[in-house]
Amino acid sequence: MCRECNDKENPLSRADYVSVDEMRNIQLTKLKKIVRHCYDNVPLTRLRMDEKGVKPEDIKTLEDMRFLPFMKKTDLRDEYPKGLFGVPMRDIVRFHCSSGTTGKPIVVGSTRGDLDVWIDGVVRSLVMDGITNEDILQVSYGYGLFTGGLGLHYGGEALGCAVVPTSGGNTDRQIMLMRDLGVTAIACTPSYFIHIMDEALKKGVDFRKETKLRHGIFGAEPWTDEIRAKIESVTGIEAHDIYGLTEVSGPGVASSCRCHSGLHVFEDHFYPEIINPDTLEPVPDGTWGELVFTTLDRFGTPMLRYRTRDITRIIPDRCDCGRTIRRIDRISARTDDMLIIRGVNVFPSQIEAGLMTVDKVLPHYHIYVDREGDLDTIEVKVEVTADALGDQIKSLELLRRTIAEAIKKIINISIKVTLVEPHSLPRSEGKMNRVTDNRKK
Ligand code: DLL
Repeated sequence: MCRECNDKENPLSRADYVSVDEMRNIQLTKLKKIVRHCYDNVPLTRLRMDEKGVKPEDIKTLEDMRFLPFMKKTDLRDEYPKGLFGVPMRDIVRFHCSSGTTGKPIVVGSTRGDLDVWIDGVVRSLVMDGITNEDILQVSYGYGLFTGGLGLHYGGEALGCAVVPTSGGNTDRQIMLMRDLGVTAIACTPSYFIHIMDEALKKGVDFRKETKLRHGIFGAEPWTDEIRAKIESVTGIEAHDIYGLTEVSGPGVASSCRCHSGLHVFEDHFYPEIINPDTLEPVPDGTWGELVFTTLDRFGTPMLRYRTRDITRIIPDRCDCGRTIRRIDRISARTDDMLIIRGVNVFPSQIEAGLMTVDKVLPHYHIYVDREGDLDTIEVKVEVTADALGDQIKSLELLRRTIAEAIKKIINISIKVTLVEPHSLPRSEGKMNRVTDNRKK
């Protein structure tokens, strides 16, 4: 067992190490209570359970969960803004929203207890990452209706860190404060960190010598192990993966530990299932499918079997860190990110993985999908180092072909690759959109 990441003695992590039997007992007790709460207080859930002929008292084991109806993002939209709330307004102490691609946002209301559950997940994530009350944590996720900023803020404070609430944007000031305050950990999207990293390098800042940064808490968007390796090699920090979603609370639903092998789910709060998105049947551990969560102890906007659209699997074996809570694999894609190109399913993360295997390629790219006649076309514009662009035309052509082949090896179709100058593609201070699908226009 890795001594560095074993926090068994830390009381904040106690629930991460309970026996599997104890965990299942905790979950079942909470499940029965939340199902009863939803049935009694959320009209849509009651209606759906009645339609399926299932009553709260029918839930006798965790396996009985499969009789419960699913919930989806469209339910939150249809019931906008407060139709799925499970408590009276006087018990709600915070709203958060998540914007969708279309129309109205979804609204989630939290009680005081719900916020405690959420922050418990964030604190346990930070502990897993090796963060302590000695750390100075710069929170560069956006503050506001998005859960990233306030989630990491309150989690960091609860752990006793000194929090620097920079929010996103004003990158020069982010770099200045990071240096001057001796920031040791930063929380932001991986794409924003890469932007900060680039800007700092442009100013000649050497992360290893001129900052005290040791940890990055990155999430809110898909990113690959290849990007993680790039960040770590350039800056010398340890890059951690934190996962979550507004509907279920926010960041801190699951987190990587220092073994960096998947993400542990705080399953005493958020019960995970993996289903086949076509048949809606649960799949065995180890099989990839859609992640579904039941919030076991959130009462403001309780979610039973919420379909996240995120694709992952439950990792069947126990983690080397000694934690007993289950792990999911890195979330590499969402079902709605899937591009169908000439009948082949392609995920942006697969293209990223191919790009990052090639030397002189920078972690900035954009994917354009189009249709010419009846044929789908796909083009990747990718930034490459300035010295690569200074090379002879022959070498550039070779680089272009190497990239196209690296991607083809993964997705099995040919794509057009265009090499562009450093800093020529748009940057993001929050979540990055890497795809323009002109077929949808
Ligand atoms: O992104 C919450 C969050 C904030 C997570 C900060 C981590 C850090 P939403 O805006 O509701 O909430 O978006 C949730 O983002 O369903 C995933 O598709 C994606 N996502 C979140 N974390 C990760 C991650 C926040 N670590 C949606 N890896 C989720 C991949 C992620 N995708």
